[in-house]
Amino acid sequence: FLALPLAVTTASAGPGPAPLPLSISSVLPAPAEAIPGREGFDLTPDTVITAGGPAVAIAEQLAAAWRPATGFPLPVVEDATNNAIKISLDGRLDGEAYRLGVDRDRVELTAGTPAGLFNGVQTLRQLVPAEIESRKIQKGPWTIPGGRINDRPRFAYRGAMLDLARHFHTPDEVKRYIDQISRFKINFLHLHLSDDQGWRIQIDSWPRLTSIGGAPGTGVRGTGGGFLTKAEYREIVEFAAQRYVTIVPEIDMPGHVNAAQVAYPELTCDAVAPRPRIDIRVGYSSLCAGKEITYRFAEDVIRELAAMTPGPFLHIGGDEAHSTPHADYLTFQERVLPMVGKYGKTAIGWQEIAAAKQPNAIVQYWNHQAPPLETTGRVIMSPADRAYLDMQYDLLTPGGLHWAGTTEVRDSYSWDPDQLLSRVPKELVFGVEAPLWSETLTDLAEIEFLAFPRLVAIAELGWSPRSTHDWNSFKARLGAYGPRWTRQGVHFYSSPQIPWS
Ligand code: TNX
Repeated sequence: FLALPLAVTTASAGPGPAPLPLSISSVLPAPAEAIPGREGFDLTPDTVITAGGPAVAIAEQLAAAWRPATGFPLPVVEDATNNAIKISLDGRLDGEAYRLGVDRDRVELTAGTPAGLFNGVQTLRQLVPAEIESRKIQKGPWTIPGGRINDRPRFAYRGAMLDLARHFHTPDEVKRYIDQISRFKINFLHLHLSDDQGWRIQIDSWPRLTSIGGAPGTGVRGTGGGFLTKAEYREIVEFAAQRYVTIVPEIDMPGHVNAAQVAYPELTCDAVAPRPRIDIRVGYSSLCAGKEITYRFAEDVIRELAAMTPGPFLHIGGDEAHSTPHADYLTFQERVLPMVGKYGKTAIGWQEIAAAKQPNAIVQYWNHQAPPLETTGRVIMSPADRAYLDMQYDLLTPGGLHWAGTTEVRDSYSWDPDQLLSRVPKELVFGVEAPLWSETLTDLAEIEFLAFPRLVAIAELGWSPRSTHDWNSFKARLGAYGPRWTRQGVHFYSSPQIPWS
């Protein structure tokens, strides 16, 4: 991996440090290998994009991204020799890997799968000047720096999580978030769809979950409310799929179920309806492990959720079940985890499920204050003091909580996902995820402020080989990305640790 050149351009005037010139390695997350070349490629009014078969859809995405600011037609055609961006599948590459070559006459992007091509397109989009993010025609020039990139992910799972339960977020907000995270090669979005305050996904066999649990006022402090219909959920799944993001739905059980119990009091042990809750305490609600209706409920929800989810994973929560007796917790999980397999999915659960027998389940590590995690299955790393996007940057920044401490950008970047847990062999680390809990978040601007830029640190830990890990390089590339977010209208936190240009 080559560090960024240290020279600064004279082209930019005005206040603040002059931006670093774009080079082939000015990419977030850092590519596995980036080798600068001599001459770059200029996008011009005559540039064409060539693609065939399944590559056409990806080529069209690239053209659509570049047309507004360049004003160039950028037609997607079958073949061309010069002044072309060639996008094609190559059976010698696999999975999410891609190769990119840029010289004076052409740009060549190859990958073994459309997902790999999509990743390459995200890289390419960062290699043209930030003005490309504008919706109106800009002057250019549109030079892509010369060189070669050979890139592949370190971990298969690179996730983000959005909590729709504490405050509901609309399908449009979720889509906008997906669009943003997919630029950094995040490939899973976990949606936290139920909690004590609200229930956010239509389940036909238990309709009061949403008519009561998703009613207006079912958010923290009584603000918000709402839920996703199955049609809206499917639309989100489809929107995400076009960006090679897979949705992982979560229904949290056996704790965090107050909203379900308000709607169906028979889901409590004494069948007495609890009061609706709009505060942010945790650990007081529990399904009743001794009642059969509990398992009918769990199975109905899992069956319907599996049927509307094409992705391979269902998350069944399992965290902070402080009011479930331990033996009941194990009984519950050992009956419910296999239901996920019965409907063709692999279960993911928060780290507490590691106490149960759960042969194929994936454990999501979150609480750095808990005893060392021991498990024989795969692990997703979300240490709260590093990866939780809802931790405040410092005690003065708005939004978020600080129960796991404050987390500046450098804290989110400075750890190694497969070295953190001494008792988990590194082969079992499936990837990383950056959860964003919504106790304090009502709108997209608040979401963006906490997510960006820290989500990019987690994305780089998930994608880039450890050999590229370098805070100085990361902060320079991040600083250069700021103008893109500004043009996109993303409300990011301009951390004082980063040299924003
Ligand atoms: C802990 S982390 C929780 C959530 C809260 C979050 C707030 C986890 C699995 N459970 O219920 O929203 O802290 O940071």
